[in-house]
Amino acid sequence: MALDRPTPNDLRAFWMPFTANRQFKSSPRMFVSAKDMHYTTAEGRQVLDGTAGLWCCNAGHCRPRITEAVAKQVGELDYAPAFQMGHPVAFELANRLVDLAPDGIDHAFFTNSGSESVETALKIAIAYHRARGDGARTRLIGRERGYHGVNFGGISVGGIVNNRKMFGTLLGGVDHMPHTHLPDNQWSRGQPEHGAHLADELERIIALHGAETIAACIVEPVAGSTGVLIPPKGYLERLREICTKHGILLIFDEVITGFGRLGAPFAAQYFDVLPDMMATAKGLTNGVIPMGAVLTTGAVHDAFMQGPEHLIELFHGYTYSGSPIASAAGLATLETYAEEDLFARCAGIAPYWEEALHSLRDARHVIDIRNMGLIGAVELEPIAGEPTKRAFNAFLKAYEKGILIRTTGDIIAMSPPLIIDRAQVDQLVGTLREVLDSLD
Ligand code: PXG
Repeated sequence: MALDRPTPNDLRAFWMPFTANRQFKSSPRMFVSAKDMHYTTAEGRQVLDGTAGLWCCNAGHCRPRITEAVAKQVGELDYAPAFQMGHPVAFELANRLVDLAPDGIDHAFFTNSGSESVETALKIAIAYHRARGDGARTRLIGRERGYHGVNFGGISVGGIVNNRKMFGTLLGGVDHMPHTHLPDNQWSRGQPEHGAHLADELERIIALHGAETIAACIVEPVAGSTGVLIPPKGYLERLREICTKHGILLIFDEVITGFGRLGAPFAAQYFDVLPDMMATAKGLTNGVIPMGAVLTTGAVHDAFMQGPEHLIELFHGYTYSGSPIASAAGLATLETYAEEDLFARCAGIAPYWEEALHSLRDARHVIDIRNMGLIGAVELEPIAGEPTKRAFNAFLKAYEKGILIRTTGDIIAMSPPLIIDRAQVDQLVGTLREVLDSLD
Protein backbone atom coordinates (compact mmCIF):
# COMPACT_ATOMS: atom_id res chain seq x y z
CA MET A 1 0.00 0.00 0.00
CA ALA A 2 1.40 3.40 -0.94
CA LEU A 3 2.32 5.56 2.00
CA ASP A 4 0.52 8.83 2.23
CA ARG A 5 3.66 10.92 2.03
CA PRO A 6 3.50 14.65 1.45
CA THR A 7 5.04 15.93 -1.76
CA PRO A 8 7.96 18.36 -1.38
CA ASN A 9 5.61 21.28 -1.77
CA ASP A 10 3.09 19.96 0.70
CA LEU A 11 2.66 22.23 3.69
CA ARG A 12 1.16 19.72 6.13
CA ALA A 13 4.20 18.44 7.99
CA PHE A 14 5.65 21.72 9.24
CA TRP A 15 3.71 22.70 12.37
CA MET A 16 4.48 26.40 12.23
CA PRO A 17 5.40 28.38 15.36
CA PHE A 18 3.17 31.20 16.61
CA THR A 19 1.20 30.99 13.37
CA ALA A 20 -2.42 30.56 12.39
CA ASN A 21 -1.45 27.31 10.61
CA ARG A 22 -4.74 26.68 8.82
CA GLN A 23 -5.01 30.26 7.56
CA PHE A 24 -1.38 30.24 6.38
CA LYS A 25 -1.63 26.92 4.61
CA SER A 26 -4.75 28.02 2.77
CA SER A 27 -2.91 31.06 1.36
CA PRO A 28 0.84 30.77 2.01
CA ARG A 29 3.18 33.73 2.16
CA MET A 30 6.66 32.56 1.22
CA PHE A 31 9.94 34.44 1.15
CA VAL A 32 12.64 32.91 -1.03
CA SER A 33 15.46 35.45 -0.81
CA ALA A 34 16.45 38.69 0.87
CA LYS A 35 18.87 41.56 0.37
CA ASP A 36 19.43 44.61 2.58
CA MET A 37 15.97 46.12 3.30
CA HIS A 38 13.93 43.74 1.14
CA TYR A 39 12.53 40.25 0.96
CA THR A 40 11.60 38.62 -2.35
CA THR A 41 8.47 36.48 -2.34
CA ALA A 42 7.98 33.19 -4.18
CA GLU A 43 6.01 35.17 -6.80
CA GLY A 44 8.99 37.48 -7.30
CA ARG A 45 7.54 40.51 -5.46
CA GLN A 46 9.74 42.81 -3.34
CA VAL A 47 8.58 43.34 0.25
CA LEU A 48 10.09 46.10 2.39
CA ASP A 49 11.13 44.65 5.74
CA GLY A 50 9.47 46.78 8.41
CA THR A 51 10.34 44.36 11.21
CA ALA A 52 13.97 43.28 10.68
CA GLY A 53 12.68 39.72 10.29
CA LEU A 54 11.51 39.12 13.86
CA TRP A 55 13.35 42.11 15.38
CA CYS A 56 16.69 40.47 14.64
CA CYS A 57 18.23 41.49 11.29
CA ASN A 58 19.43 44.87 12.54
CA ALA A 59 22.00 45.31 9.77
CA GLY A 60 19.59 44.23 7.03
CA HIS A 61 19.76 41.01 5.02
CA CYS A 62 22.52 38.94 3.44
CA ARG A 63 25.26 41.32 4.47
CA PRO A 64 28.48 40.14 2.77
CA ARG A 65 30.80 40.34 5.77
CA ILE A 66 28.53 38.08 7.82
CA THR A 67 27.78 35.66 4.99
CA GLU A 68 31.48 35.29 4.22
CA ALA A 69 32.49 34.84 7.86
CA VAL A 70 29.95 32.04 8.30
CA ALA A 71 31.04 30.32 5.07
CA LYS A 72 34.70 30.52 6.08
CA GLN A 73 34.07 29.22 9.60
CA VAL A 74 31.95 26.28 8.48
CA GLY A 75 34.80 25.10 6.28
CA GLU A 76 37.47 25.60 8.94
CA LEU A 77 36.05 24.45 12.28
CA ASP A 78 32.42 23.41 11.96
CA TYR A 79 31.90 22.41 15.59
CA ALA A 80 33.96 22.02 18.72
CA PRO A 81 32.77 20.73 22.10
CA ALA A 82 31.61 23.55 24.32
CA PHE A 83 32.20 21.77 27.64
CA GLN A 84 35.76 21.52 28.99
CA MET A 85 37.09 22.55 25.55
CA GLY A 86 37.28 25.87 23.77
CA HIS A 87 37.97 27.55 20.46
CA PRO A 88 39.26 31.08 19.93
CA VAL A 89 36.27 32.64 18.17
CA ALA A 90 33.92 32.32 21.15
CA PHE A 91 36.47 33.97 23.47
CA GLU A 92 36.98 36.76 20.97
CA LEU A 93 33.24 37.33 20.68
CA ALA A 94 32.79 37.39 24.48
CA ASN A 95 35.51 40.05 24.71
CA ARG A 96 33.88 42.14 22.00
CA LEU A 97 30.50 41.85 23.67
CA VAL A 98 31.69 43.05 27.05
CA ASP A 99 33.50 45.92 25.30
CA LEU A 100 30.20 46.93 23.71
CA ALA A 101 28.22 46.52 26.94
CA PRO A 102 28.14 49.19 29.66
CA ASP A 103 31.08 49.49 32.05
CA GLY A 104 30.60 46.97 34.83
CA ILE A 105 29.41 44.18 32.53
CA ASP A 106 32.36 41.83 32.28
CA HIS A 107 31.25 38.33 31.25
CA ALA A 108 29.21 36.58 28.59
CA PHE A 109 27.50 33.17 28.88
CA PHE A 110 26.40 31.88 25.47
CA THR A 111 23.01 30.36 24.63
CA ASN A 112 21.10 29.74 21.38
CA SER A 113 18.09 32.02 21.69
CA GLY A 114 16.37 34.70 23.69
CA SER A 115 14.31 32.12 25.56
CA GLU A 116 17.47 30.28 26.61
CA SER A 117 19.13 33.53 27.65
CA VAL A 118 16.18 34.24 29.93
CA GLU A 119 16.26 30.75 31.49
CA THR A 120 20.01 31.07 31.92
CA ALA A 121 19.77 34.48 33.61
CA LEU A 122 17.05 33.27 36.00
CA LYS A 123 19.07 30.19 36.93
CA ILE A 124 22.24 32.23 37.43
CA ALA A 125 20.30 34.60 39.69
CA ILE A 126 19.09 31.83 41.98
CA ALA A 127 22.46 30.08 41.99
CA TYR A 128 24.29 33.37 42.66
CA HIS A 129 22.47 33.87 45.93
CA ARG A 130 22.99 30.27 46.88
CA ALA A 131 26.70 30.52 46.14
CA ARG A 132 26.83 33.43 48.56
CA GLY A 133 25.03 31.52 51.28
CA ASP A 134 21.71 33.25 50.64
CA GLY A 135 19.84 30.18 49.40
CA ALA A 136 16.37 31.34 50.51
CA ARG A 137 16.37 33.87 47.70
CA THR A 138 14.53 31.89 45.01
CA ARG A 139 11.53 34.09 44.22
CA LEU A 140 11.46 35.77 40.78
CA ILE A 141 9.61 38.96 39.96
CA GLY A 142 8.40 39.75 36.46
CA ARG A 143 5.86 42.18 35.11
CA GLU A 144 2.44 42.11 33.52
CA ARG A 145 2.67 42.30 29.72
CA GLY A 146 6.27 41.13 29.87
CA TYR A 147 7.55 38.72 27.20
CA HIS A 148 10.54 36.61 28.10
CA GLY A 149 10.37 33.86 25.53
CA VAL A 150 8.50 30.61 25.67
CA ASN A 151 10.34 28.27 28.02
CA PHE A 152 8.96 27.47 31.45
CA GLY A 153 10.88 30.12 33.38
CA GLY A 154 10.19 32.75 30.75
CA ILE A 155 6.45 32.15 30.59
CA SER A 156 6.30 32.07 34.39
CA VAL A 157 7.90 35.49 34.87
CA GLY A 158 6.30 36.74 31.65
CA GLY A 159 3.00 38.50 31.83
CA ILE A 160 1.14 37.11 28.83
CA VAL A 161 -1.74 34.92 29.87
CA ASN A 162 -2.09 33.21 26.48
CA ASN A 163 1.51 32.03 26.65
CA ARG A 164 0.90 30.05 29.81
CA LYS A 165 -2.74 29.17 30.20
CA MET A 166 -2.40 25.98 28.15
CA PHE A 167 0.62 24.67 30.00
CA GLY A 168 -0.42 23.80 33.53
CA THR A 169 1.53 24.55 36.67
CA LEU A 170 4.67 26.49 36.04
CA LEU A 171 7.45 27.81 38.27
CA GLY A 172 6.25 28.54 41.78
CA GLY A 173 7.51 31.55 43.69
CA VAL A 174 6.85 34.11 41.00
CA ASP A 175 5.14 37.46 41.35
CA HIS A 176 4.38 40.24 38.88
CA MET A 177 4.57 44.00 38.99
CA PRO A 178 1.93 45.96 37.09
CA HIS A 179 2.71 46.95 33.51
CA THR A 180 3.51 50.59 32.82
CA HIS A 181 1.01 51.28 30.07
CA LEU A 182 -1.19 54.11 31.33
CA PRO A 183 -4.04 55.81 29.45
CA ASP A 184 -2.64 59.22 30.51
CA ASN A 185 0.35 58.57 28.27
CA GLN A 186 -1.58 58.25 25.00
CA TRP A 187 0.30 59.68 21.96
CA SER A 188 3.55 60.00 23.93
CA ARG A 189 6.66 60.51 21.84
CA GLY A 190 9.54 58.59 23.36
CA GLN A 191 9.38 58.18 27.14
CA PRO A 192 5.99 58.96 28.67
CA GLU A 193 5.70 61.38 31.59
CA HIS A 194 3.47 59.36 33.90
CA GLY A 195 4.16 56.13 35.72
CA ALA A 196 7.54 56.19 37.50
CA HIS A 197 5.61 55.46 40.70
CA LEU A 198 4.69 52.02 39.31
CA ALA A 199 8.23 50.89 40.19
CA ASP A 200 7.22 51.27 43.83
CA GLU A 201 4.99 48.23 43.36
CA LEU A 202 8.21 46.27 43.71
CA GLU A 203 8.47 47.62 47.26
CA ARG A 204 4.94 46.33 47.88
CA ILE A 205 5.89 42.86 46.64
CA ILE A 206 9.04 42.93 48.76
CA ALA A 207 7.00 43.88 51.82
CA LEU A 208 4.64 40.98 51.06
CA HIS A 209 7.24 38.23 50.62
CA GLY A 210 10.37 39.60 52.31
CA ALA A 211 13.46 40.68 50.39
CA GLU A 212 15.32 37.69 51.80
CA THR A 213 13.17 35.40 49.58
CA ILE A 214 13.61 37.32 46.30
CA ALA A 215 16.41 36.47 43.85
CA ALA A 216 15.77 38.73 40.89
CA CYS A 217 13.51 41.12 39.08
CA ILE A 218 13.35 40.82 35.29
CA VAL A 219 11.95 43.40 32.89
CA GLU A 220 12.24 44.35 29.25
CA PRO A 221 13.53 47.95 29.31
CA VAL A 222 11.09 48.55 26.43
CA ALA A 223 8.44 45.82 26.20
CA GLY A 224 8.36 44.78 22.55
CA SER A 225 6.08 41.83 21.89
CA THR A 226 3.14 43.10 23.88
CA GLY A 227 2.92 46.21 21.78
CA VAL A 228 5.90 48.50 22.40
CA LEU A 229 5.41 49.75 25.95
CA ILE A 230 7.94 52.47 26.67
CA PRO A 231 9.17 52.89 30.26
CA PRO A 232 7.92 56.09 31.91
CA LYS A 233 10.57 58.67 32.79
CA GLY A 234 12.36 57.68 35.99
CA TYR A 235 10.82 54.19 36.15
CA LEU A 236 13.89 52.07 35.35
CA GLU A 237 16.08 54.23 37.60
CA ARG A 238 13.66 53.64 40.47
CA LEU A 239 13.61 49.86 39.85
CA ARG A 240 17.41 49.88 40.01
CA GLU A 241 17.38 51.77 43.34
CA ILE A 242 14.89 49.39 44.90
CA CYS A 243 16.75 46.28 43.73
CA THR A 244 20.05 47.63 45.01
CA LYS A 245 18.53 48.57 48.36
CA HIS A 246 17.19 45.04 48.87
CA GLY A 247 20.00 42.95 47.37
CA ILE A 248 17.81 41.80 44.46
CA LEU A 249 19.45 41.22 41.07
CA LEU A 250 18.02 43.35 38.27
CA ILE A 251 17.86 41.56 34.91
CA PHE A 252 17.20 43.51 31.73
CA ASP A 253 15.79 41.38 28.95
CA GLU A 254 17.51 43.12 26.04
CA VAL A 255 16.63 40.52 23.43
CA ILE A 256 14.89 43.25 21.40
CA THR A 257 16.48 46.42 22.75
CA GLY A 258 20.06 45.15 22.35
CA PHE A 259 22.35 45.84 19.41
CA GLY A 260 21.37 49.33 18.49
CA ARG A 261 17.59 49.20 18.30
CA LEU A 262 17.33 52.31 20.51
CA GLY A 263 20.34 54.08 18.98
CA ALA A 264 22.79 52.91 21.69
CA PRO A 265 24.41 49.48 21.95
CA PHE A 266 22.00 48.43 24.70
CA ALA A 267 19.03 49.94 26.51
CA ALA A 268 21.20 49.93 29.64
CA GLN A 269 23.32 52.65 28.02
CA TYR A 270 20.38 54.45 26.44
CA PHE A 271 18.68 54.83 29.83
CA ASP A 272 21.95 54.94 31.78
CA VAL A 273 20.76 52.23 34.18
CA LEU A 274 23.11 49.34 34.89
CA PRO A 275 21.45 45.95 35.43
CA ASP A 276 23.24 43.00 37.03
CA MET A 277 22.52 40.83 34.00
CA MET A 278 21.33 41.34 30.45
CA ALA A 279 19.62 38.65 28.37
CA THR A 280 20.45 39.08 24.67
CA ALA A 281 19.97 37.22 21.36
CA LYS A 282 18.51 38.21 17.95
CA GLY A 283 20.70 41.13 16.78
CA LEU A 284 23.77 39.44 18.27
CA THR A 285 24.20 37.51 15.01
CA ASN A 286 21.90 39.69 12.89
CA GLY A 287 19.49 36.74 13.01
CA VAL A 288 21.76 34.72 10.71
CA ILE A 289 22.64 31.87 13.09
CA PRO A 290 20.73 31.21 16.33
CA MET A 291 22.68 32.60 19.28
CA GLY A 292 22.06 34.37 22.57
CA ALA A 293 24.21 35.58 25.43
CA VAL A 294 23.69 36.48 29.05
CA LEU A 295 25.95 39.35 30.01
CA THR A 296 26.79 39.69 33.70
CA THR A 297 28.66 41.95 36.04
CA GLY A 298 31.95 40.84 37.53
CA ALA A 299 30.27 40.51 40.92
CA VAL A 300 27.72 37.99 39.64
CA HIS A 301 30.37 35.91 37.87
CA ASP A 302 32.92 36.09 40.67
CA ALA A 303 30.46 34.77 43.25
CA PHE A 304 30.75 31.38 41.49
CA MET A 305 34.55 31.30 41.25
CA GLN A 306 35.28 29.59 44.52
CA GLY A 307 36.04 26.09 45.80
CA PRO A 308 38.45 23.57 44.25
CA GLU A 309 39.57 24.60 40.76
CA HIS A 310 38.86 21.26 39.10
CA LEU A 311 35.14 21.54 39.90
CA ILE A 312 32.55 22.96 37.51
CA GLU A 313 31.28 26.25 38.97
CA LEU A 314 27.94 26.49 37.16
CA PHE A 315 25.96 23.39 36.20
CA HIS A 316 24.45 24.88 33.10
CA GLY A 317 25.20 25.13 29.38
CA TYR A 318 24.11 23.98 25.93
CA THR A 319 25.71 21.75 23.29
CA TYR A 320 25.89 24.81 21.07
CA SER A 321 26.92 27.44 23.67
CA GLY A 322 29.33 29.66 21.76
CA SER A 323 29.47 27.35 18.74
CA PRO A 324 32.14 28.30 16.21
CA ILE A 325 29.74 29.21 13.41
CA ALA A 326 27.44 31.27 15.61
CA SER A 327 30.46 32.99 17.15
CA ALA A 328 31.84 33.82 13.71
CA ALA A 329 28.46 35.23 12.71
CA GLY A 330 28.39 37.26 15.94
CA LEU A 331 31.85 38.72 15.39
CA ALA A 332 31.12 39.65 11.78
CA THR A 333 27.83 41.18 12.87
CA LEU A 334 29.49 43.38 15.50
CA GLU A 335 32.07 44.40 12.90
CA THR A 336 29.31 45.33 10.46
CA TYR A 337 27.54 47.43 13.12
CA ALA A 338 30.82 49.22 13.93
CA GLU A 339 32.01 49.67 10.35
CA GLU A 340 28.74 51.27 9.28
CA ASP A 341 28.17 53.05 12.61
CA LEU A 342 24.67 51.62 12.60
CA PHE A 343 23.75 52.45 16.19
CA ALA A 344 24.49 56.13 15.55
CA ARG A 345 22.61 55.84 12.28
CA CYS A 346 19.60 54.57 14.22
CA ALA A 347 19.84 57.51 16.64
CA GLY A 348 20.13 59.87 13.65
CA ILE A 349 17.02 58.67 11.85
CA ALA A 350 14.93 58.12 15.01
CA PRO A 351 13.45 61.69 15.05
CA TYR A 352 12.37 61.30 11.41
CA TRP A 353 10.86 57.90 12.26
CA GLU A 354 8.99 59.47 15.20
CA GLU A 355 7.55 62.28 13.02
CA ALA A 356 6.53 59.86 10.29
CA LEU A 357 4.83 57.45 12.69
CA HIS A 358 2.94 60.13 14.56
CA SER A 359 1.67 61.51 11.24
CA LEU A 360 -0.64 58.46 11.33
CA ARG A 361 -2.52 59.92 14.29
CA ASP A 362 -5.46 60.90 12.08
CA ALA A 363 -5.47 57.66 10.04
CA ARG A 364 -8.55 55.43 10.36
CA HIS A 365 -8.87 53.17 13.44
CA VAL A 366 -5.74 54.54 15.14
CA ILE A 367 -6.11 55.05 18.91
CA ASP A 368 -2.48 55.40 20.03
CA ILE A 369 1.07 55.63 18.66
CA ARG A 370 4.31 54.93 20.54
CA ASN A 371 7.96 55.07 19.49
CA MET A 372 11.55 54.90 20.64
CA GLY A 373 14.73 54.48 18.60
CA LEU A 374 13.72 52.45 15.54
CA ILE A 375 10.74 50.84 17.24
CA GLY A 376 7.19 51.95 16.65
CA ALA A 377 3.67 50.83 17.47
CA VAL A 378 0.36 51.88 16.00
CA GLU A 379 -2.55 50.72 18.12
CA LEU A 380 -5.90 50.14 16.44
CA GLU A 381 -9.41 50.19 17.81
CA PRO A 382 -10.40 46.50 17.92
CA ILE A 383 -13.43 45.31 15.95
CA ALA A 384 -16.17 44.86 18.55
CA GLY A 385 -16.33 41.21 19.60
CA GLU A 386 -13.42 40.20 17.33
CA PRO A 387 -10.19 41.24 19.00
CA THR A 388 -6.96 40.97 16.90
CA LYS A 389 -8.86 40.64 13.62
CA ARG A 390 -8.45 44.23 12.42
CA ALA A 391 -4.70 44.21 12.99
CA PHE A 392 -4.33 40.79 11.36
CA ASN A 393 -6.21 42.08 8.32
CA ALA A 394 -3.86 45.07 8.27
CA PHE A 395 -0.90 42.68 8.26
CA LEU A 396 -2.33 40.70 5.32
CA LYS A 397 -3.10 43.84 3.29
CA ALA A 398 0.27 45.35 4.10
CA TYR A 399 1.97 42.22 2.78
CA GLU A 400 -0.05 42.45 -0.44
CA LYS A 401 1.01 46.08 -0.77
CA GLY A 402 4.70 45.27 -0.30
CA ILE A 403 5.52 45.95 3.36
CA LEU A 404 6.18 43.53 6.22
CA ILE A 405 4.77 44.54 9.61
CA ARG A 406 4.00 42.55 12.81
CA THR A 407 0.88 42.55 14.87
CA THR A 408 0.24 41.70 18.48
CA GLY A 409 -3.34 41.90 19.62
CA ASP A 410 -4.68 44.96 17.78
CA ILE A 411 -1.31 46.67 17.82
CA ILE A 412 0.91 47.00 14.75
CA ALA A 413 4.59 46.84 15.72
CA MET A 414 7.49 47.88 13.52
CA SER A 415 11.24 47.60 13.98
CA PRO A 416 12.99 48.02 10.62
CA PRO A 417 16.66 47.22 10.05
CA LEU A 418 18.88 50.10 11.18
CA ILE A 419 19.95 50.69 7.56
CA ILE A 420 16.50 52.03 6.62
CA ASP A 421 16.57 55.39 4.82
CA ARG A 422 14.07 58.24 4.86
CA ALA A 423 12.41 57.27 1.58
CA GLN A 424 11.86 53.76 2.96
CA VAL A 425 10.40 55.19 6.18
CA ASP A 426 8.01 57.21 4.00
CA GLN A 427 7.10 54.11 2.00
CA LEU A 428 6.44 52.09 5.16
CA VAL A 429 4.31 54.74 6.81
CA GLY A 430 2.60 55.84 3.56
CA THR A 431 1.63 52.26 2.70
CA LEU A 432 0.42 51.69 6.24
CA ARG A 433 -1.88 54.72 5.93
CA GLU A 434 -3.35 53.32 2.70
CA VAL A 435 -3.83 49.97 4.41
CA LEU A 436 -5.57 51.50 7.43
CA ASP A 437 -7.80 53.64 5.25
CA SER A 438 -8.89 50.59 3.29
CA LEU A 439 -9.79 48.49 6.36
CA ASP A 440 -13.28 47.89 7.71
N1 PXG B 1 12.81 38.08 25.38
C1 PXG B 1 12.28 39.06 24.64
C2 PXG B 1 12.20 40.44 25.19
C3 PXG B 1 11.84 38.78 23.34
O1 PXG B 1 11.31 39.76 22.61
C4 PXG B 1 12.51 36.49 23.66
C5 PXG B 1 12.94 36.82 24.92
C6 PXG B 1 12.65 35.07 23.20
O2 PXG B 1 13.59 34.97 22.18
P1 PXG B 1 13.61 33.66 21.23
O3 PXG B 1 14.90 33.84 20.49
O4 PXG B 1 13.62 32.47 22.10
O5 PXG B 1 12.39 33.75 20.35
C7 PXG B 1 11.96 37.47 22.84
C8 PXG B 1 11.48 37.09 21.47
C9 PXG B 1 7.25 39.68 17.94
C10 PXG B 1 8.24 38.60 18.27
O6 PXG B 1 6.90 39.85 16.79
C11 PXG B 1 9.05 38.80 19.36
C12 PXG B 1 9.94 37.80 19.72
C13 PXG B 1 10.05 36.64 18.97
C14 PXG B 1 9.24 36.47 17.85
C15 PXG B 1 8.33 37.47 17.50
O7 PXG B 1 6.85 40.43 18.85
N2 PXG B 1 10.69 38.04 20.83
